[in-house]
Amino acid sequence: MMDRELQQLAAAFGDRGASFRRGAGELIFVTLANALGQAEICLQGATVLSFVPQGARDLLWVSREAVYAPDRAIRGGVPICWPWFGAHPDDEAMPAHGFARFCPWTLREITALPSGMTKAVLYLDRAMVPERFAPRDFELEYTVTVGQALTLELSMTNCDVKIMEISAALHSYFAVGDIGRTEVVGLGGAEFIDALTGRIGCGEDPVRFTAETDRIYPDSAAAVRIDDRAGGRRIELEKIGSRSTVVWNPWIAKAAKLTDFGDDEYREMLCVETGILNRDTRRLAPGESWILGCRLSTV
Ligand code: TA6
Repeated sequence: MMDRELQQLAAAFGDRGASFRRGAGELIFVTLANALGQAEICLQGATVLSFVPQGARDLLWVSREAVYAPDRAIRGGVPICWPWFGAHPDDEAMPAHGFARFCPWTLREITALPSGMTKAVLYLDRAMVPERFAPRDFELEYTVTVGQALTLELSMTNCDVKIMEISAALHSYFAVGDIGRTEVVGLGGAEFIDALTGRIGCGEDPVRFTAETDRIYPDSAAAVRIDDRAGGRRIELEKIGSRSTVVWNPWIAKAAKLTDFGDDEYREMLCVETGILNRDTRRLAPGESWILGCRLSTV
């Protein structure tokens, strides 16, 4: 028996290749399915948790230890870090990576496109965010387009009367066969900041992984490719409205410290994140909008 909220969603959108379920943590999950691919989105945080192109394996990774609960970010998929990336610039009491990734978003639209792809639009604004996070007056519209590729576009609008400085990222967790046989191509020659040491380095091509890796590349607009050699595939990540990229693998010690992350799971995942951060942070004037996005595909 579907509960009332699910019934309303099914009545409004059910005939467009979308299905709805109440799952872990009593959260609502939306599945978008068509002949080209399938994706699952949790309304909490508008977190895309899965993307499976037709005939391929899931590009995204979610921890077996992920916690599904109100006010908690889900460990995996594509959490939305907004309106700040990392620690809050002024208030250490604020949650890391902002509040968008654990607030309940609403589903505004689902459209079955003539191309055979499916488009979903999700929405968050100040009225939907607990006051304790001191949200400014904003609107977020997140468009998820599912086909043979997955396109994510986060449109952010400053509805306030003052300039809004925003850092953000689509914090994509990718599934790989073995991090020790995974390489990232496309960041060669780009300066990076090592978030672990503060050291500035020059990106090498390919990036290989032999220890905890946490790098911000503040001037890297080009597409990036993940060569998942153990998994026998390549994942392409094209950037939209973004000149900065984050590459992160927690490795052994950090994985063991994270309560929602299996000790051995570092071997099967890699974050390559599309951001507007560091030198790429955006200053939005009142009424101004910006779209941060990415297009994920596998070859
Ligand atoms: O992806 C880069 C990063 O900022 C890392 O420093 C690490 O903290 C990661 O995000 C995960 O952050 P979270 O708050 O989700 O545990």
